[in-house]
Amino acid sequence: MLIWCAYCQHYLGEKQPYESFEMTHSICEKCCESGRHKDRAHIREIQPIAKFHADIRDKAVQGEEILIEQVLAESKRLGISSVDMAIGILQPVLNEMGRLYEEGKVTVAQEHAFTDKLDRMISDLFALSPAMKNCKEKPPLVMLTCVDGNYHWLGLRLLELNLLEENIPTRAFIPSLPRDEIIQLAANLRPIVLGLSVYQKEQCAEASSIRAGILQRTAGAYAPIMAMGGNGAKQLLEEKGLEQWIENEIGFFRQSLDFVTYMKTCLPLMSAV
Ligand code: B12
Ligand SMILES: [Zn+2]
Repeated sequence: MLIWCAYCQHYLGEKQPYESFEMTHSICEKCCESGRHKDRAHIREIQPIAKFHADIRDKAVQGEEILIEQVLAESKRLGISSVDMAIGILQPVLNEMGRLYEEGKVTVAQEHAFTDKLDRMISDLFALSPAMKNCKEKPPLVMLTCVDGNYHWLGLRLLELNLLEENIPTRAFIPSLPRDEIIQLAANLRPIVLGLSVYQKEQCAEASSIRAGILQRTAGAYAPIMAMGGNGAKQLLEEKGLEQWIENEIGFFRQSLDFVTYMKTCLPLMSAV
């Protein structure tokens, strides 16, 4: 299920059951701290957002034309931020399309057309703000890429934008890089965290292997903290019955928001080392 704050209309992430793309409401930390929840007059129903989400989904499923400008104008009117629009509305529609495709309810062509539309919408949503552009040009604290042969890079794009918006210098290399180039680039850029996107569970093994490759290349002088995400990481976490799993400098994350929270909490500590 998708959780939104009913007070400020901010996307708060997913919760079980993940197969459901229904919306439910909660309250975010900021609204809680400000005591807004004590005054029920501040509650704004999330129904308009749920309807907006359902309309996009229905159009995608029925193969109807989705007009990017119209969708973006409506999201602005509803007061939805760019990041929330991308990960709270567009990401679930894409995932649902994937599920419907598996069930034979939408065609490959429809799924591809929506993926393409989404890619363009993300670019329009994030026509880089000067602050984000400035942040992207700084030496990266986070380097992101997909493991060799993984062409599921939309998620990584969303994650990069999410991190840049939080003012965390990030550089994503998409669609993917060969293993040796990942090692070489990381050894040169020396980010605190190297994030890899994997679409198969078996690809999770790349985390320790690439980390070992970097250690070897830098003669033991440097190795990043590894972060793993994407469908392969989700599969691993599901098997373990965990929401996230961090052990021996390698973390596995379900959603971009979990990783952003991790970075915001740990970055001051990591930078001090
Ligand atoms: C869209 C899609 C595609 C698109 C990808 C477009 C693109 N450029 O990204 C295309 C059409 C190219 C594609 C191709 C294939 N796909 Co596909 N695809 C999907 C689909 C429907 C959605 C994935 C997606 O983009 N979700 C939305 C994004 C935003 O979510 P996300 O990727 O999970 O990313 C979020 C988080 O995971 C996280 N995250 C992602 N990366 C990282 C990294 C780090 C470090 C961190 C911290 C977090 C993080 O942040 C993101 C934002 O919140 C899924 C099904 C599904 N419902 O998941 C199948 C799916 C992933 N695909 C699958 C398959 C099998 C394929 C193909 C082999 C199909 C084929 N027969 O050709 C090819 C493989 C291509 C390849 N070699 O990579 C399978 C994988 C199953 C498996 N374990 O093998 C899935 C699960 C569908 C299925 N059930 O069969 N696919
Ligand atoms: Zn709120």
